Amino acid sequence: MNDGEQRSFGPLGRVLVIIPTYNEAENVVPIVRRVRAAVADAHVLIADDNSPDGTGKLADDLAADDTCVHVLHRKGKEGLGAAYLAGFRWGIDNGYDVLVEMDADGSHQPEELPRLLTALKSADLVLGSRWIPGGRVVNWPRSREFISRGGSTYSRLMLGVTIRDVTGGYRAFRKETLLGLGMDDVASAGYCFQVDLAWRAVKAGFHVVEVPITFVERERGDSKMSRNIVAEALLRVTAWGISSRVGKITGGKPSAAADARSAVDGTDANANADAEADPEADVRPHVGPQADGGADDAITAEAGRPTPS
Ligand SMILES: Nc1nc2c(ncn2[C@@H]2O[C@H](COP(=O)(O)OP(=O)(O)O)[C@@H](O)[C@H]2O)c(=O)[nH]1
Ligand SMILES: [Mg+2]
Repeated sequence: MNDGEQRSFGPLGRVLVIIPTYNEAENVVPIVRRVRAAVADAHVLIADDNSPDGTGKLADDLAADDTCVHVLHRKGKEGLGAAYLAGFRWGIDNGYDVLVEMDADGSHQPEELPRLLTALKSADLVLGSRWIPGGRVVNWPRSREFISRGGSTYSRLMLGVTIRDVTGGYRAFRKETLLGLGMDDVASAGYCFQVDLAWRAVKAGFHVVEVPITFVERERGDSKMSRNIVAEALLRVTAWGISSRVGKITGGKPSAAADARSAVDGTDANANADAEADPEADVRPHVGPQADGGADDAITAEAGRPTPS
């Protein structure tokens, strides 16, 4: 069941904004201050991979001054995906109900977080989106825009999802959504981590909503984007796309994630997974305005046939 309009969603509860950092000494203090100012109730977890530039120490200073700021020190650079998975586990173990992904470099504006959280009141997962009406990027070189748009389009077509911005990293998850995704076998390290989680959410029948954001390119510090990260994403997305098509042809078993979601909330997520395997089944991709008042610019994205780019 992935039709959000027919579901009732529980209250949001406690919010944790997870900010992964690697060499973000110039950015960590301003971003945490902006989050705390934008959403006073939200707590922050900085997941630092032992940054050589001392980001971890600055994070400790922030935590010493503010009991709503926490730091997860990790032993070394293991990629964005691993840092988020550790942050999600920490957040769930410490009683948070909503887990937000946000970059440290100011690309994801904390001032837009209230809109994401409003949309999450009637969704399982909210994706900040650059590529739906109202979304945009500021100060991005054409080469980056090309990689990002191309990556989203390729992933959408390969995986058969309607999400417009499937590589974006400004997201709000309900705890139950993460628990239903099968986090334990997520291996993606770099940016395909984002594609991986979004695809798992759609396959598992969760109600996924895109909300437009303005993505602002970093002004300080260096991007960790590399050729390896792009290559990992390309290879993995291609492999997932092929194996899901082979699964459909051979009538493969519904995904483990779908089973997991059924186990979490008792809904029949496999109804959707079955429909994916049956091209005649009447599960149509739904892309349209979301009925929710506070996020009337949101777009829902469900599993189904790919839309033309
Ligand atoms: N903990 C941790 N954070 C990382 C790692 N790689 C990137 N990040 C953080 O992830 C966020 C996005 O990375 P960024 O370099 O801005 O990527 P870009 O926006 O695609 O250029 C930033 O907050 C980075 O500091 C990593 O290996 N470990
Ligand atoms: Mg960045």
